[in-house]
Amino acid sequence: MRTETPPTIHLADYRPSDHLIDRVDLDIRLDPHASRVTALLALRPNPQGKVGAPLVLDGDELKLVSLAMDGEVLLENAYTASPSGLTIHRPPQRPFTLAIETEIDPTANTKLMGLYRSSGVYCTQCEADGFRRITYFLDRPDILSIYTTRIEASREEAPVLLGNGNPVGSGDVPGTDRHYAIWQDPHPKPAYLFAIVGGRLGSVTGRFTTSEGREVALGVYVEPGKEARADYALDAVIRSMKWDEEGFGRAYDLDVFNVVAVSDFNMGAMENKGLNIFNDKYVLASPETATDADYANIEAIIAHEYFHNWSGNRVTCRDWFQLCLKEGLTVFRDQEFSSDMRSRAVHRISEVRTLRARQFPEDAGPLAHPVRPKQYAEINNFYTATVYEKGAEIVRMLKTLIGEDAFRKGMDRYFADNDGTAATVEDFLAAFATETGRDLSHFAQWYERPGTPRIAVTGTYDAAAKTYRLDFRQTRPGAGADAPPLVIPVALGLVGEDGPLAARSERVQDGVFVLDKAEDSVTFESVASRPVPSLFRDFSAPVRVEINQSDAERLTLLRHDTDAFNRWESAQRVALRIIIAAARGGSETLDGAEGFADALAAFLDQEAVNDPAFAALMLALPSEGEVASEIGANIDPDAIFAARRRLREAIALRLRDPLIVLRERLAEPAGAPFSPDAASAGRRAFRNAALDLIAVADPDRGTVLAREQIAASGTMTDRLAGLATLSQIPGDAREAELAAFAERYAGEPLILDKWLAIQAAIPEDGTIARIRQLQQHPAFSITNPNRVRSLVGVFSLSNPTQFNRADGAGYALVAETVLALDKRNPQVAARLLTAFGSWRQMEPRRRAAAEETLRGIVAVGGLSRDVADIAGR
Ligand code: 0A1
Ligand code: ZN
Repeated sequence: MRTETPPTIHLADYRPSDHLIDRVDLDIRLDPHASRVTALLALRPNPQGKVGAPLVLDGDELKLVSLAMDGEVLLENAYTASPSGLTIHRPPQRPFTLAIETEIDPTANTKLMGLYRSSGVYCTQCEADGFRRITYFLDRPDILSIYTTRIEASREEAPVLLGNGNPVGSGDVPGTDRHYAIWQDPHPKPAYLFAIVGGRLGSVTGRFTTSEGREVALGVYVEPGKEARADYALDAVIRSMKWDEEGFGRAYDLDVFNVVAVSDFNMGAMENKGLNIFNDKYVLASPETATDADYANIEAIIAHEYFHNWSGNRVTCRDWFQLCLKEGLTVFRDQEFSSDMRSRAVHRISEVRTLRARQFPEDAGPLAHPVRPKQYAEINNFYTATVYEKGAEIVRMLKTLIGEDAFRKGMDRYFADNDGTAATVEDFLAAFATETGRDLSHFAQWYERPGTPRIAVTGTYDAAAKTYRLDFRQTRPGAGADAPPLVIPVALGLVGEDGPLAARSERVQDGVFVLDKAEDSVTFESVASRPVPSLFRDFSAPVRVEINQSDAERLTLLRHDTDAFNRWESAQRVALRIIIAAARGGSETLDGAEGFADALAAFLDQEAVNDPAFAALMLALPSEGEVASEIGANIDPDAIFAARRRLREAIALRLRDPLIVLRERLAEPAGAPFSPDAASAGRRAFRNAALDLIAVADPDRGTVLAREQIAASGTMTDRLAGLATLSQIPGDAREAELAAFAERYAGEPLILDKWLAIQAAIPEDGTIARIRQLQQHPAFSITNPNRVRSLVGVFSLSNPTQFNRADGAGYALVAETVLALDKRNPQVAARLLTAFGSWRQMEPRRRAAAEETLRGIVAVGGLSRDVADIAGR
């Protein structure tokens, strides 16, 4: 039984390092089992550190081969070395060098941190603390150094050798079958941005001339033979470079920019300086193999990693508590990019759905933490929806509060003032405070406290005075009475029976009221008739709104609001109300379903053809997870599932005929070339949402249509949508199509991931047995993170009735996988375990089953710090 709890690191304990490393010269000789790394470090005491302090370098599973200071071999009593660290007891009080030689086995590295091999390709992952698995180092983000890297490998095994920065030399190693390449990065960087790649790779290349006149050579490297699937990623790189120049004035700063796709990767991708390394699912795409969602994800993640070149790399983080400084800001930037490339309203809705599906539950459970955490046991467990997604919402609110021009000026100042340094959230806010002359210390509270704020709103109309008053009250679950209120931008307007109302209030500027007290109110003058308020337009703050609004009022917003987000939101609210009432009541009736379905029919009639992407979102009911998160306590996933299904049936029966017509009308003309653009993708999204509902109304017809679509369609989006629709209809047709799909794509792991995911999400009792069988299928492998996430991850996150089975079998399945994986790859195991984050909100029987499972995990000996941390919390 494990006894020790992992040590906790506190933000309040931050101290500058006692030593600095100005230059790092690396010589890396790649070998499958015994790679040799010589690191020549140019060190000096930090004027801000403690005089005479020992030099304590981090290490992780390292083997020291040799050690020399200023060219002399160090005496053994001058240092202590272990796999997890190297201490020089009395380092010189002047600049000096250390030459450290280590040996590592990249093939045995199953954690995929540090130097490892993915399908034979050598690659590295150093964020957050992987560099210490390559050499002993001050592995913290406030140590910025200039790196030169020589990489040597067998020419046969690794004809391509890539590093950070610019290539400055290459050649053969005389008398051997080996060759080398030298890369020099002129920009100081923390160790977490270091990377190399060596392997047999194909590539597509391009060029970009920056606004500053720099000629940049671009390369996207992939498994040989898959080059044609790299074109879209290359195009996204070029669009990202241009957009960052136009939108943020940020030009690229090296002569080369490379992207490499690898098939074994713990996360989405990594922004290493000049050498972004990607999970291949976010690079590879072709019309035959990729869905519209794949194209959108590739575009967004290429942009995200590229944008880090300024928000993260040129200006980096002082410590890992500041992670949101680069991540929240960069997510905001990639969201803006995608909104400019696609439909802004549709994109905003998908951002909010992600936030509600992932961040709101996180913020309401035991894994809740502030956007800037105050403590951690394992930093790799803090790459969370809160840091990324809520972090992005804070930047968005800042922009809403100060306005577009001031925001851009503040960003320019932030980059100028902090370029080449490791910054803090305070530095970020200071740039905007200086630029606008505003005090942002109150706004800074958003970074400090966990929990989703609740805003209670009441509206009062005075018919005689023609005024309308809105009273706001903010509370934060779990926050003490002394917690200061937050600064909350409320974008709002009024809507009447026949359309938007022009209404004035001195508290509202540019459509925004700023709520910065616990309670406050706004009064509108000259309001001719009782209005319906449209609140938090475009989701202007990450809060939950509590307002007593009737279905009829909400449907008025659906019809007439000028804000697309709130049109969608009001329909979602009506659906949520109906589902929750039905889940609670357990009744057979669905009060209000008819009126809702009629409103949707009228909406489709007017808008489906003009904006099919938006119409597709209108047809998607809130997920079971969103309903659960809205209910908040004593959750019975079966009751939610049944209620939601009944509403879907009611809507499907009402809309079936118009959907059949619209589905045909929006079909691509036969022989039209494939395009992944937003307009074509929107038409496909609508047609597939329609197919799904038609199948709910009439499973036989749905089966025929889905099979036709699988057979005839030229796009992966449509084939998979057909399969997904069929997956909800038990029977031989489903099993036959699933089997045929697996056979057709036997050599395509990324496509079979989707096949695994579809089956993992089937809301039926047989799914656990199916998953256990699939774990034995050649398409599955516990060693590959994408496979694990597609099967077990999707099961835990997207199959609420089966994961939360009352008999605990779903919890047991996930726990088994977590434990099996923990020995190989603790990071991925810990992420899988976060699916238990909402266990306390379950009804008593499931809560007990989940608790028992979690206690069982905690009781296992030798858990990784990653898994112990999550299970413990
Ligand atoms: N900075 C990356 C995320 C990332 C974090 C840790 C990793 O280690 C396995 C990998 C990637 C991003 O925001 O894209
Ligand atoms: Zn990032």
